[in-house]
Amino acid sequence: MRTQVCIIGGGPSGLLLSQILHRAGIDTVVLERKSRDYVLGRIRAGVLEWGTVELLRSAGVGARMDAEGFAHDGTFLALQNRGFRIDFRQLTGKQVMVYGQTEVTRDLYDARAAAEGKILHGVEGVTLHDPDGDAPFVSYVLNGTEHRVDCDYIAGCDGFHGVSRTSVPAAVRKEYERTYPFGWLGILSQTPPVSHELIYANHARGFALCSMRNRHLSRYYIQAPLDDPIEKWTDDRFWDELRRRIPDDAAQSLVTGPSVEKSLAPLRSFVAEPMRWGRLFLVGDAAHIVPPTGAKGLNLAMSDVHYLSRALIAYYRDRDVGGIDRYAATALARAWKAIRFSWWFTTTMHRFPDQSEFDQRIQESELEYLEHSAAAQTVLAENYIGLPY
Ligand code: RFL
Ligand code: PHB
Repeated sequence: MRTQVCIIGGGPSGLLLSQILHRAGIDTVVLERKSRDYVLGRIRAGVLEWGTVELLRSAGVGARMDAEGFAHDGTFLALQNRGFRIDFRQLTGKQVMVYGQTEVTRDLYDARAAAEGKILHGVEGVTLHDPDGDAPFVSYVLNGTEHRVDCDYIAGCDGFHGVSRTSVPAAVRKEYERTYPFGWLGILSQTPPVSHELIYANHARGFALCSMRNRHLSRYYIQAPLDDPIEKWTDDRFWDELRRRIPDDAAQSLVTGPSVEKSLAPLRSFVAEPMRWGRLFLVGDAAHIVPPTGAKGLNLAMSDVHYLSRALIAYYRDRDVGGIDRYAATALARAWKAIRFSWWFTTTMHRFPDQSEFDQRIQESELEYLEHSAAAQTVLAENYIGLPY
């Protein structure tokens, strides 16, 4: 098989890239290891930056998001059960959209299916060949038979555990990493959200986040030790712990119910450089990971897709390689700013096992400063709603 751009990974970044390139007349093949149902079963991001919203609209996949998503003007932060609000709209003129990654992915699958896009599920043993040569190809096994796709370019959209990043030789690759000594225990429940906007809570017992998917579906997280067995976290224990950590008025009005999903995710900051190796581009989680505190992971994946799709379209339309040559530097410059913001917000909001009383007072002053300084709030707001592309 031959295509122009072979895309490894059918998560949000791979699907959006194939959708945008298709609309520009560029042929792609998407190779995805898992089934479509498995990909749609992963509960992940919930908050879209406005740049992501506009990108999805311009790719022709914004209709259901506009009908069913919720535009939020601000968010609440809390310190020891007392909350205050950051008004994004007043501070920056922009909002964010609450619309789950599952829904974004479903819309992209539907759009690709309507256009008869080539997405192969259940591929195994994906291997990249000669990504830095003139004639790269990708081999894979499907239903026990080996196949190959010859292509002009390879887009590595295969997430943190994919094969694309490690196809960049170790001698060329530089990785930067910080891990955090705790995880996020998340549950999804068919209950009305406790607040009309998100609540990020700093508490002596650990961080908590109240989020949502729609009027009847809530998403809550609490900071928890990574080695805690998940069976220990019965629904009742989760709700009790959440109630203790959030503002009093929210705790009193919290509606609880059985969880429909429960998982414990590790937190990590990670960047791999370069994001381009010859004819291979790394996109999204394949190149960088952020802790979820700033709601940046999916949004960063989307901005990478924006830069890469623009570069490939200029190449196929005018043989202009400028965007391709600038892709790594442009995407990394934006990614590092989101890495910084996510690290700062994580550090400010969580309880660290080795936190001294001094560290504790610094955290409290940071939040008190945020509560009363329009300048500090603007810094948070402009990062949260998303830096410009
Ligand atoms: P994905 O979504 O991991 O997709 C990669 C795809 O590649 C496939 N794959 C392979 N296919 C073929 N061959 C191989 N060898 C392969 N290896 C892997 C995988 O099966 C998969 O389908 O990466 P992508 O597209 O770059 O998208 C990134 C986002 O998924 C991620 O950044 C976000 O989910 C992060 N994230 C959040 N981001 C936000 O912007 N806002 C949020 O509110 C937010 N909340 C979150 C999050 C991530 C979380 N977890 C569990 C990691 C909350 C959580 C709890
Ligand atoms: C979510 O709704 O899953 C969510 C929202 C905000 C975050 C992280 C996750 O910062």
